[in-house]
Amino acid sequence: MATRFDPWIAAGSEDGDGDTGTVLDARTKTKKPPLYKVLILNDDYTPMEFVVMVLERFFGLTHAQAFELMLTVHKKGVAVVGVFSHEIAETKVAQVMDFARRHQHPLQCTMEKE
Ligand code: TYC
Repeated sequence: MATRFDPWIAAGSEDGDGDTGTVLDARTKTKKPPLYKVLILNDDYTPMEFVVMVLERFFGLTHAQAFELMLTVHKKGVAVVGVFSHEIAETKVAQVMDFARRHQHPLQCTMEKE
């Protein structure tokens, strides 16, 4: 049961209610692209301000949002910092890992299928 307009459902994908939309749509073979969570991991050495800067710079968070999310990672060990297509997620991970490496911080960033 779709509660809002979703072009993927409209184009004929199965949304859990057992049908695939209109007869015409049922012939189209569209698939939802898989999404990937990008995660940041805690460590004992990366400065908090550096993590905040990473979250602002690469994930478009405000300073307040970045600070709060950094604290979540610091306390819980890991947090999802965004959900993206495979290509965008890979780019984000590479950007963060490269930025951390260039600053000689052990910050780790990974991705996993949602
Ligand atoms: N735990 C780090 C410290 O106390 C801060 C930190 C937060 C590091 C989040 C990594 O993903 C991280 N300096």
